[in-house]
Amino acid sequence: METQNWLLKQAATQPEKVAVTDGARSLTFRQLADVVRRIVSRLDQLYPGPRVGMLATNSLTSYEIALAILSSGRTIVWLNWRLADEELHRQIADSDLHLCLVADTLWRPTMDERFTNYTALLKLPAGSSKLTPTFNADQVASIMYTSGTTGAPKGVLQTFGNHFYSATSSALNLGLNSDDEWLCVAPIFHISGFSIIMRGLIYGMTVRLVDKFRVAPIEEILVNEPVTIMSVVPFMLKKLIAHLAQTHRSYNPNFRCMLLGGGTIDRPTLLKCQQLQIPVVQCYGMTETCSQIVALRAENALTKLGSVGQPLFTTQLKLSSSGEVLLKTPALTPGYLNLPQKLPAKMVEGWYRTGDIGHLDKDGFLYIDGRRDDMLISGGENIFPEEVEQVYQRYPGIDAIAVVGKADPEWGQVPVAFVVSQHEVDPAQLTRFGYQHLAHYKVPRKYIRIPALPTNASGKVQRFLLRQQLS
Ligand code: S0N
Ligand code: MG
Ligand code: MG
Repeated sequence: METQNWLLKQAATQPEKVAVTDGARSLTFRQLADVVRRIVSRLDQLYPGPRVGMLATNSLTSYEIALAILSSGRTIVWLNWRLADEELHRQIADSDLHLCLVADTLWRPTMDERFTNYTALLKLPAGSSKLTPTFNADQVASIMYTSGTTGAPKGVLQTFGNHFYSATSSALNLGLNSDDEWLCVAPIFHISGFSIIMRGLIYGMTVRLVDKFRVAPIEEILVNEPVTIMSVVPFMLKKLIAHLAQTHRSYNPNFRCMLLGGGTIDRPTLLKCQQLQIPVVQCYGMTETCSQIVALRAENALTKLGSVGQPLFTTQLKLSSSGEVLLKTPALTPGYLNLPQKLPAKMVEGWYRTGDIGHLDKDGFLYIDGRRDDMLISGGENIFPEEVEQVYQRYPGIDAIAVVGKADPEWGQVPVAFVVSQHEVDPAQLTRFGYQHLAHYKVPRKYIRIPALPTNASGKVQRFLLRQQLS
């Protein structure tokens, strides 16, 4: 499949439609195409290579630069700015980045010559470059890293074809209105956020960017602006409804969908949303599937409370004998960067093994019950205990460590560490050490010293026994 460059297509067919706004500044598709042509000419002066990294917040400038990278035929490597330097450097090395564009607010003078901040890019003299006329289905548009049990970075390749199938499948489920406007506060370095940008280009829809998750200003937007859809993780939804319950306001009458993904949600929260008349659409997806591949229709929200829904139009789904969710979808990544064996190892007879354990009810609605591995999710961020443990094994005086997820009313789950050491452990020191080497959300909230880790006959740590100690 080859299509016209989506930005050029929208600029040609609905030039005066607002493509993006941050509330203060808006750009039509025609204006956006012009801005992007200028940014591409600057990018070309800085670096001729095929891949550019972004360390970005959800600002309008980030949006413009991201589109310039895509429209110059390059691939965006999205970097999570919450990562510690050494985590970032592993990803940058893995993707062989020579240029990484950094939001000014995230820029630090200690960054090496591979990093360029937006101001430095945008002060280069601008010409007007020709944009790549087409996007090909097989071409890699974006790369997003996920951690894993080993802590080695795994760059998930996302093609234009993946994004296209993802966006069209979402529209076939949620419907598409000409006045749709999608609020994007989910980080654009995650597929939850970047998929909104791609839907905007494919649908010709206005994207309402929000740079930082702050409850009161977002409520203000949902009440006063013509936003119709917002993507949230459970953390965000809970904060939003707690605030709304206090202010007794209503979101604007056209608001039609709170798309909820990135972790499990509790029943009381969903019931509260019903009382407040917030139309929640639960969904299920991952970086590897370019966002949601299963979703609940709003009309089933009441009868199927707790379900993540039915497979979207282009998703095929079944469960393995052990209850693992298996998928086929054209939105599935073609693989991991530099790891040609990794995706094949996750496939069984053409089906992708998600690692999630679930069940289907008699009507074919999917419920997620847990994980095959020990991954936990904190505020929408995946955490692999083994990765955290590996870092702490380097800490002098720690003989053994096991990290497990503890239920948390705010974050969903938080990591907690069980530590074996001959000496007293100082939680403040351990936290400081963690902050140096890991994204802060991965750092254990608590350290519990125990004489030995419980293991089974083959020496594997029995994490369920540790989890039991926490409840
Ligand atoms: C929840 C968020 C917004 C919280 O961040 P906030 O409030 O901005 O924090 P800060 O002010 O920066 O920091 C305050 C302290 O909190 C710590 N902290 C920040 N985040 C976390 C966290 N996640 N867990 C634990 N602690 C956290 C900070 O470290 C700081 O403490 P100190 O000072 O000690 O450092 C933020 O975490 C956030 O944006 N989360 C969302 C991430 C996300 O979008 N995840 C989804 C990933 N999944 C997918 O993309 C696939 C599913 C999908 O596509 C999807 C998902 C949702 C909706 C729709 C879809 C779809 O399919 O379209
Ligand atoms: Mg905050
Ligand atoms: Mg740090």
